[in-house]
Amino acid sequence: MTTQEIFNAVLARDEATVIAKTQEAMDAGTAIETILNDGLIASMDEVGEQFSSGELFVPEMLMSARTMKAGLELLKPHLVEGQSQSKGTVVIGTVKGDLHDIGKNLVAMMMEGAGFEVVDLGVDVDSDAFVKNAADKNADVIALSALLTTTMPAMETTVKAIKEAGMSTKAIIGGAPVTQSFADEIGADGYSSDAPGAVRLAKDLVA
Ligand code: B1M
Repeated sequence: MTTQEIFNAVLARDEATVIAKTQEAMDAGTAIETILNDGLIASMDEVGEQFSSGELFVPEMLMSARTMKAGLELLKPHLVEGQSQSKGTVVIGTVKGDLHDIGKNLVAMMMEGAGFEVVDLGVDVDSDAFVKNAADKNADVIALSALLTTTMPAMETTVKAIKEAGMSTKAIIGGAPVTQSFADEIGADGYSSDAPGAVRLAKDLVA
């Protein structure tokens, strides 16, 4: 039950155990998706639940996130391997006001793994920076991430700025509070609930 041990170690903010157990699971041949979904991502959902119920506070949530990232780093080579020919360029970032980057990083890794060139603008990115970087890099896709209901309007501002700049670059959105109907409402070119889906979406849009 190594994935359960990874889950428990993230909750315990025990980075050494997360690294050891993630490596152990990989060595034992556990599927990367299983380690990722049942161990690392599931633990973050539990952290969120415990934060909501007042059992955890921001510093603990941050430490668990750091611990989870240490496990993610070990998986990264497996998520980004392969593909020598570029499928296109994706500019990605977490929108203005939002500092959550784990999901965005996962999307970036998987895009890279699928053969896209990825320009990661980081967190708290304003609409001008998305537009400028996408124009400079002649990007095919702009991928926006938001984890807060309060930063979802920044997605609308950014999608609007992309359209107003007359760019052909496709804008896709995702993140825990985001939905397909919100994407439709703000005129985004696509929505995905997870990283593999974001890759499929980008592939379809550049095809
Ligand atoms: Co924050 N936080 N947080 N937090 N945090 C949430 C999001 C929250 C749901 C927790 C809760 O209350 N249950 C809540 C938001 C409530 C809401 O708005 N509805 C919340 C809050 C309130 C806050 C603060 C306001 C707390 C405070 O200060 N009082 C604060 C805000 C800071 C800010 O951004 N301005 C804050 C701070 C933080 C930390 C810094 C401590 C830390 C982030 C560390 C970091 O990212 N470096 C943190 C964390 C860790 C979380 C939770 C626990 C975990 C998020 C995470 O990394 N999940 C989170 C609870 C939760 O989500 N269950 C929570 C794992 C990650 C893999 O999933 O990012 O959803 P996710 O990505 C998924 C999909 O969404 C999708 O793909 C990924 C999976 O394959 N996806 C995309 C993501 N981006 C995409 C883009 C795409 C496509 C798909 O493009 C096309």
